[in-house]
Amino acid sequence: MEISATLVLVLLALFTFLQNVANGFDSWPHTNTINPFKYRVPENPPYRTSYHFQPPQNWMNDPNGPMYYKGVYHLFYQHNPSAATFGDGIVWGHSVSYDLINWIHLNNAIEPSEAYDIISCWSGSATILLDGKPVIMYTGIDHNRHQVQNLAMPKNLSDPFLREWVKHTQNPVIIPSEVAEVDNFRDPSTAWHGKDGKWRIIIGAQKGDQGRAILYQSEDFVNWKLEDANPFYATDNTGVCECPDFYPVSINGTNGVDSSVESSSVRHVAKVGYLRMAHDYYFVGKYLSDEERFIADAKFTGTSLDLRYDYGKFYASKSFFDYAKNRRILWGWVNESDSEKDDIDKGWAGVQSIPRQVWLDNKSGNRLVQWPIEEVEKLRSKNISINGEKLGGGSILEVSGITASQADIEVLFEIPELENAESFDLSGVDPQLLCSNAPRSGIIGPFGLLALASKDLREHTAISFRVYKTSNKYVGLMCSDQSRSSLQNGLDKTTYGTFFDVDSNPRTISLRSLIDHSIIESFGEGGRVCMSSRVYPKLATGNEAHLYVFNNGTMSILISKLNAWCMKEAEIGHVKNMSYKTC
Ligand code: DQQ
Repeated sequence: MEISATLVLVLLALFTFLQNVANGFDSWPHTNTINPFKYRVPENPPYRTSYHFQPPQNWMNDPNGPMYYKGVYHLFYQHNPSAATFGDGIVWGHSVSYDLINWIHLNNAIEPSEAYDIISCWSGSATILLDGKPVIMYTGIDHNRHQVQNLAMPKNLSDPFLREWVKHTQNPVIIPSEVAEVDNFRDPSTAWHGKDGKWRIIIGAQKGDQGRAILYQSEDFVNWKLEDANPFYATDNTGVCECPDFYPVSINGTNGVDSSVESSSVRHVAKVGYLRMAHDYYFVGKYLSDEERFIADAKFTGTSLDLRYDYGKFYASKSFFDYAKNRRILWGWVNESDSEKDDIDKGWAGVQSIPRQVWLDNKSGNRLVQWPIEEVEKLRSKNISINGEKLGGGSILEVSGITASQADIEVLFEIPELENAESFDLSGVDPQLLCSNAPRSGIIGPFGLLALASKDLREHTAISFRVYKTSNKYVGLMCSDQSRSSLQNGLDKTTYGTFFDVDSNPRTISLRSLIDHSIIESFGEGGRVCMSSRVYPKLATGNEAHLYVFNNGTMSILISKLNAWCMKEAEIGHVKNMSYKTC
């Protein structure tokens, strides 16, 4: 009798378990955690990333409201829960992490539900208020398709994951005024708190063809006043300005500071995204809080002289101050380079960059340095090193022994004969075009890495450097050439490029590349020049991917130091890509 009762209980438990498997465990106690098995992408193509953030499936674009709150990092993101393409019905996806690398997917934090956000819930930011409570301001696309700003607060502050968010009863708290077009008024920034006790935010906008960042002030975060000194930042002939960001950076060291810090030991950074160019530009300058003005060191020119976070794909970025580790962290959306049909077939689109620590380059004082957060190094596994190896003109060397489709590589090149660099007048030259059009062989360079390369080299992405001599200095050209990245047609294979100054002492150039199946994030010169690309090789996938160091210049260079690591897969709540062997 007792035995059969136990048997019934066991069978019941087994039945419940099997039912839960079928239902995706939605009835388990932690009901707000998305079960990745339920969202299995039918066929896991080789382009799904292994340590970059992606939702379980469907469309993702901008990172939203990143923050650290009581031991937990939060990432919200623009997400279409019902398709691998953009459309109406965009929600705020939500995931949490203890280390910014391994993530737990939660239910959507904010979804269209009210007249003021019924079409979509677009981008915005989180702010930690003076009493320590977080608040989100986001853009709602209302029933008239006007863009209005709304607030959302955590429902239960004792929930460590802040799973549920409630919308403020006074929404919308800001509606478009004469300073912005009703359908181009969006993406409120994180707020900063002025010495006068008022909160300030900027909102991206367009008026005529002018891209604007509009400043608002509030004493209580609910009632907002349009500042007289507007626009806070404006550029002509750019179209709409999206996802503006504004934050201080220390003039010394790599530590970050809270968004509200104003002192003689900080400078300020204004970042704007222009939809027309699909690039994020940043400006370092001086914030005159009394006059509510930002004086940028340089004006936007629309040329290659403008400073960008990344010279490849990286858009709608957002930074936050991580007070746990005193650093400022930057996230950016890295979109696909394949077609909409490819995305529908894959069942997903969009990845987030590896979070980057960002600080002011203390050497120049006028540009930023970005570097993958240190936590990513926890994924480093098997290591291959090359030290002090000469790479003669026209030579190539395989870095073998690691999974080259999932790797982290750091290399320091030494240029013994820097003075032999070819003289070149670079004025007015577009580096991106130069990367595509310069002869395949130069004097110093191109040298660098061939990533995601097939054995026969028919497929490869070249991340390379050349060095030129101008009248008064040495100038480097960093390129990421996707033109041979895949045998597949119909992909965006644009080549990216930018110039940077080369030191003659020491005469070295460094490169770090994070390779993750369909994304290559490259950091030149210790993170002073960054370039991200999306590629979809046909041959160079999984264990068939190779990694090479090459030198196509006529002068020899030296691999002073090279370290390559196979990267373990991060726990990002999605099904592991087991079609290849990892480290
Ligand atoms: N993406 C959001 C907008 C933002 C744009 C919509 C930038 O709020 O301006 O998904 O990529």
